[in-house]
Amino acid sequence: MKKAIVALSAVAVATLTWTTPASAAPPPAFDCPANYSCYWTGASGAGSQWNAPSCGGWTFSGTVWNNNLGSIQNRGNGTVHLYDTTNYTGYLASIAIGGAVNLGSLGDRVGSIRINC
Ligand SMILES: [Ca+2]
Repeated sequence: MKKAIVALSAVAVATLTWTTPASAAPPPAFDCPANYSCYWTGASGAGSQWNAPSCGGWTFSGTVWNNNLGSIQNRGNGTVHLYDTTNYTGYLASIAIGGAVNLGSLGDRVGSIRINC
């Protein structure tokens, strides 16, 4: 009788081991509200987030995002253009409406953006 109880316990432990990965925290994901373009210091929507409040030019001068962008999601109403300087010169790349990108080393250069709506 005692042997049977030990065997049941072993089964219960094995079941717990299988279910643990499903309850782990999900990885970071792009989570930008509709009608905004969003900018993160980390990859895939992780880290400090800034949501551009409207179209036009925005400089990252003096902020944590200057030369420190990890990812962008464009759910706004215009194409986002990235610039090397904090004054809209040194064009780097563009992100179309609907795009979500990890910038990699390019993000270490971005100092300003222009959203053309
Ligand atoms: Ca730069």
